[in-house]
Amino acid sequence: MPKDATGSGAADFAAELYALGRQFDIAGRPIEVASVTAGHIHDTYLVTYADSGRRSRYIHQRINQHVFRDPPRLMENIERVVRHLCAKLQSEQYPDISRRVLNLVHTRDGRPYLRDEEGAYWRTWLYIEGVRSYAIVHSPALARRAARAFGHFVRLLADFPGPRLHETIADFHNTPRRYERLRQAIDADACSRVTTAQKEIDFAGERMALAHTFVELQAQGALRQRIAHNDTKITNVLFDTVSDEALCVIDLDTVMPGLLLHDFGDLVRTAGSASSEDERELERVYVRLPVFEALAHGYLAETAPLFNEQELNLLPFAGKLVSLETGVRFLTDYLEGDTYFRTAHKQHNLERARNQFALVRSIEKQEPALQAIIARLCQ
Ligand code: GN1
Ligand code: MG
Repeated sequence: MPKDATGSGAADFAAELYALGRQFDIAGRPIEVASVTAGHIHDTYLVTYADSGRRSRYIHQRINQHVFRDPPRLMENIERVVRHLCAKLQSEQYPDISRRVLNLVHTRDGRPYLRDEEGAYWRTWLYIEGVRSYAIVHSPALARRAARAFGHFVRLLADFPGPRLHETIADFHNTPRRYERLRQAIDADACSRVTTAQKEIDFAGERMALAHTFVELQAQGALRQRIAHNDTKITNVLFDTVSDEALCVIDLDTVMPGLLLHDFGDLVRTAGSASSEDERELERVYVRLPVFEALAHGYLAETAPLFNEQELNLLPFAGKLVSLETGVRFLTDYLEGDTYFRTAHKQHNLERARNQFALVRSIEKQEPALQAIIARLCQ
């Protein structure tokens, strides 16, 4: 299967993708394909199907096996999660459930994924029409709705029945492990990039002690593990284009046991920031207090009973820790030669690391104010 939907092989690619698409339970014939480049991990294509004059769109996705080593287990998780969410939304009598939860399309022989002749795993989603996402949150009201949607998502999963979901990526939010990996990348210096990244390496090194905070508190039993989304970046919630309601949480690959603090922290990192992850003008990269307040307000509206007092006090710190961890991951990938995150140019991961570290700095400067917001909200 060619790897690209653009350039000279585009026609061949479309033909092969269409052949693959026909093996899924979709009515009609494929007529158009577009590449979707929003995520950093999988290869994603939007395909339009025509069925006697009626058009419908589907997402075909090639699962990144370098990142997700065991796609069948990943898909087993996703099927269970989606089924649970649907049942809960039905019991809460929501309208339009097919726009509020991702619809996984099975193959014609009833499986949740397909394996192509090269061993790649493909899955298919029904595309939700009339939605959009935001890379930058432009108002506290939007932030509140987004955070509430992520909060609602984990509230619905709070009574998820056993057996335990598989860990789709080991040690995903284990910050000390992320630091170990950075150390190895520095020592190996496989791409001779350490010199150009020295300032960022120093920045991360000065904050290494923070990395242990959640791991240690968790070991002491102070933080409660729950089913978390684990990748709550703001682009992972879809808004209705007309009402701007936060309708559907997407990207279910890392839904597994974890900490809600990481989910909230990732929201602060992405929705709290005044700029996108790719912003290079670092004076534009900072956390906005009114947006932070809206995030906490929206998130806690759904999840307050799931937090203990110590966890609530750690909400500002969570934003700092997840920004630091994400910066460390970008930096590591830069040093290792950009093998994990999709990049557009050579410096991309280094720039992203700088952006994340600017956020860390901004949170450090505002920590008392952020703490005061949480104290006020929890009164
Ligand atoms: C990746 O899949 P995507 O693009 O939503 C990554 C997240 C990072 C994020 C940074 C499985 O998210 O952990 O926070 O990039 N996902 C995985 O933008 O590693
Ligand atoms: Mg993801």
